[in-house]
Amino acid sequence: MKEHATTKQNTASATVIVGTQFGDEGKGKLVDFLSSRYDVVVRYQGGANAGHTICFDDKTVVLHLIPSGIFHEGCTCVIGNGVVIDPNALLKEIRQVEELGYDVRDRLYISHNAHLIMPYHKLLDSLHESAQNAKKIGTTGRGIGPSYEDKFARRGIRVVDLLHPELLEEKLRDNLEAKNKLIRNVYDNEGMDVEEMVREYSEFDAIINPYVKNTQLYLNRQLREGKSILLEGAQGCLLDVDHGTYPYVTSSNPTSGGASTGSGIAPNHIRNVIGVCKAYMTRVGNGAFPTELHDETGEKLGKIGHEFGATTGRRRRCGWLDLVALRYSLIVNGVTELALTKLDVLDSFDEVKVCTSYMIDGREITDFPTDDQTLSRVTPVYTTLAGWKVSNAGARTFDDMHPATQAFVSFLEEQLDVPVTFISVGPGRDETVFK
Ligand code: 2SA
Ligand code: GDP
Ligand code: MG
Repeated sequence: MKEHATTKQNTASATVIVGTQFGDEGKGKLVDFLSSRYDVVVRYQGGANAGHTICFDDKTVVLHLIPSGIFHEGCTCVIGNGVVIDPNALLKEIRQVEELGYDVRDRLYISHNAHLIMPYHKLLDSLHESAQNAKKIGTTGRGIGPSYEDKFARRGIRVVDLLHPELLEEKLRDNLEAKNKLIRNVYDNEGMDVEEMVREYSEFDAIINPYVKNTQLYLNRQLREGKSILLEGAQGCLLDVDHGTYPYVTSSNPTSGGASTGSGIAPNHIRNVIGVCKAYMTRVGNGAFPTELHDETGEKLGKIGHEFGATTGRRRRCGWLDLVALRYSLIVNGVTELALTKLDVLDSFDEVKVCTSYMIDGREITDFPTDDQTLSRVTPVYTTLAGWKVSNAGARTFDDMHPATQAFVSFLEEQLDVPVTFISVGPGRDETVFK
């Protein structure tokens, strides 16, 4: 067996799991699956916009903030400094995990440097989107963009502020005064009540305190003690604020570089980057999507793949796998191995298409344009592969798979020059093939 991060626990090093597409590649399933081999699992960016689905013991659980290692008792979970935390969403999720019989005390930590999502962030997110008409981003409405705006404008409220009620109150009053001006003057909305918010947020001190840690130091000390760490990305490379299809992106860095800034783990500790790739493409929200299918094939992918947002329930747009986008994503993330997911969704197709280049203005291109203006004008060039028309659900090794399925996987490895080490053939933990 090859020594990849999916097959071997790498001590004293960190492995990053990144979405290589527009998110929802099945990162939750992979992180849950691998967590039994790691000591610590860390979320490093995004917030409760993420929906990471885990299926085990006939249960389906969607996590938004808590790392997907939480259902492995030996695993410590950390919400890193790069995450934006809605305290109400976090407490609701802690309750949900506890109701399933899992204790989170002393195995869930949140960074004191993480920024908070406040009620005015969520209001501003929805007011801004409503005012956009045709230029809507299609956000999840969870307040992500406005919270990161405040972080980078150096006026954000952080987890640590919850532990200092007087400072919290001062920051809250200052922030809300400014936000209410904006909310009232620009959006003609009545604004929010500061007294109620001060009361609500001053109560988080005692509840949140046991979970708060200097996670940057904690994680680095864990590495020094020889512990292995899995860093769990949310969303995907093409939604990255720097490397994605700007402006139709989220406001954080899901790419592997973000794992370092969002956790405090230095880049030289990161040995492996596992890119998670769905066997076709989906996108939820607006923005260019070259291989999107507006026909019955697209409908069929969505229906078989149950492609609905795990946070908002929105219908996901569907299309064929795009290797132009994927090659770019593998480079930007430094992907060392690929996890191919939802391969079973293609089981009933007579043929399967894969986009290998784009045409634009009569020219063929293989470099992914990240600007929406160019990307929305490209036409995909496809290679058609034979379908396999059987289920590989029972396969547990690559040799168990149908030859046409093997040919599809080998084609991807050849085209992308990266090994596929993990193949998912169903949502359950055991519906997994190692290669
Ligand atoms: P935001 O809310 O500011 O981060 O939205 C900006 C864009 O990022 C997209 N985005 C996502 N895309 C895929 N999956 C996400 N998580 C949920 C899921 C989405 C859902 O797991 O299904 O339930 O709708 C996610 N989060 C953010 C978003 O659609 C915008 O295009
Ligand atoms: P994430 O955001 O990357 O964690 O992905 P989501 O949870 O948003 O969406 C992935 C969906 O596909 C979830 O409903 C998973 O349960 C499901 N899923 C994951 N892997 C597979 C697979 O191999 N086959 C099928 N059919 N479903 C899968
Ligand atoms: Mg998701």
